Amino acid sequence: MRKSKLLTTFALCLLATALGASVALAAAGGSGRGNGGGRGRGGGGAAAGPRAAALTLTAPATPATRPDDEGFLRRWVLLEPIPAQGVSESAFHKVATKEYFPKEFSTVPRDGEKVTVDGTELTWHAYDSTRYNVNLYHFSYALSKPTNGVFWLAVTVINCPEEMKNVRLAVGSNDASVWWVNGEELLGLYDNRMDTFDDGVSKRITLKKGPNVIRAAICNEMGPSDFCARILDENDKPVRGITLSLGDATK
Ligand SMILES: [Ca+2]
Repeated sequence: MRKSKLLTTFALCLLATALGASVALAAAGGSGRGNGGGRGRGGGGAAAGPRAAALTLTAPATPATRPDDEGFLRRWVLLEPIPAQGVSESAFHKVATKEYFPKEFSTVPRDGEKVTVDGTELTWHAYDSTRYNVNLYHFSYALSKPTNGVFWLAVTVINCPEEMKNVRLAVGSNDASVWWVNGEELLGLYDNRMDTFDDGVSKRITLKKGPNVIRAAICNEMGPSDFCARILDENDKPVRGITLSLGDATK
């Protein structure tokens, strides 16, 4: 039952993503002609001018939220894209594990915080996704940022009421992704792939009582890009008895 519902949701998301891409192509084509041709086709390049807000992302309206009914973590702070070529393990693991700015792997960014990467100022944005997954194509497109040949950093904080043993991080991503929990690298997905829930599942870990930080780096070769994540308990059931509140880990 849950699985079929999820598959239906997944199919709808694919459809919505495809429709979003069509809209993007139409919009980019229109502005391209107006500007003398060719720029920003397919959302792959940065296009000028204001755009509508991301279709599936909203600013968090409450200090804390919970996983959805299937356990998916929908609140994340996302960094604007960094150029990156290659989604194979040999190419992307090196990119994902490099430090691009001070304390990248040890602090929880705040909404609106800025960092400088290779001379370019990038901003962190806190969002709740209206879907079980987080659509990075929507995120970048709404900001007139590139969507192809880039990677994004994503961070969230889950607060556990008690220590949780033998849980696992379960993720999916389009395309490649690398994942950390409390600073430990746990798993990676590589190559050009679809975002399928529980595509990658970590070893069993212990989440401590209080805040636990989940980090991800997600790379898109081209076209749609998104990711999803949830915590599975020792019986492989989604964990829902936790809250997400960005920033608590820094207290
Ligand atoms: Ca893709």
